Amino acid sequence: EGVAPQEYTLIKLKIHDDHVPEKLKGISQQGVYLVAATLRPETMYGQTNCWLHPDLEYVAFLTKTKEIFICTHRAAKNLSYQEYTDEYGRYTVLQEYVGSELLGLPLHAPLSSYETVYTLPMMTIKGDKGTGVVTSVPSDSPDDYAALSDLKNKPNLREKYKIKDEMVTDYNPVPIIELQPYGRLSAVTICEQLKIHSQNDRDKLLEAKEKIYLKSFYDGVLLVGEHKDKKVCDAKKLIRDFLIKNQQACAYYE
Ligand code: A2H
Repeated sequence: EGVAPQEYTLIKLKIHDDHVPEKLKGISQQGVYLVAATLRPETMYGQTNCWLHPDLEYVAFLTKTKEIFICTHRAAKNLSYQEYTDEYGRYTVLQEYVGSELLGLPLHAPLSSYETVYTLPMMTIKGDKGTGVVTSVPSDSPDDYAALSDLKNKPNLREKYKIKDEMVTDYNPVPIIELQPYGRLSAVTICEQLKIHSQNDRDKLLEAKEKIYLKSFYDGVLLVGEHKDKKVCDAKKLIRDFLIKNQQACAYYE
C-alpha cells in the first residue's frame, strides 16, 4: 500500500424493493443498496452478479440522504469521514449481517445489460479493502470469471449457499471491451491461456491481472454504451462522472 489514497468508485446496487431484508423494511423510501468499490467504472456494462464473502460481517446504515448502504463496518466508518453521514460523522447501524444471510438477493446494477443480477459467494474477498462488496464483471476481471466459473461448475457450492441454478446459469460474460490480442472477453481468454481452474489459483490470477489490467487501460476500446469506440483511458472518467451525477455511484477514498 502506497501513501497516496486509492480512489475508488462506489457502485450502488439496489436491492429489489420486494426483497429488502425484513428488519430494513419501512425505514427508508430511498432504497437499500449494496455498495461495491471498483477501480473500473467503465466496465459496469458487463456486470453479471455481485460478490459477498459468506463469512464476512456487514452492516446496514442510514446515510445523510436517507438511503441505506450495506458494506463492512470498516467501510461504513470510512464513509462517515467522507460526508455520507451527519456533520458529526455519526451514523446509525440499523442491522448487522454475515454475508451468507445476504446471498441470492436480486439487485439492480447500474448500466448492466442484465435487468436483475444476484448476490453470490466469493471466498477471496478481503475484509480490509474497499467495502467487502465486489461487483462482478467476468468479461474483464479474471477473479470474477474464475469465481463465476466455480459456481457454474460446482453444484455442491451452489447448494451449500442455497444459490438457485438460474442465478448462475442465466449469466455469462458480456463483450464490452476489445483488447488485442485477447479479443472481446479478455478475462476469459487469459484464464484459458494460463489454465486457471478456480478462484483459489492465486498466483496465476495475479499473473492474469498483471497481463491485462494496465493494458486494458491504454489499449482497450469500448464496444457498448454512450462512449462506444472510445479508448478506456478516455472514457473512464466520463462514465464515472455520469454514474455519480445520476446518483448511481459515489466517490470513495481509502
Ligand atoms: B475491480 P485494489 Cl473489470 N477483496 O472492479 C477483493 N477484491 C476486491 C475488494 C476486496 N475487498 N474490493 C474490491 N475488489 C476488486 C471491476 C474490476 C476490478 C475489473 C477488472 C479488475 C479489477 C469488477 N470486479 O480489479 O487491490 C474490485 O474489482 C483488479 C485490481 O484496491 C476492484 O476493482 O487495487 C479491485 O479489486 C480493487 O483492487
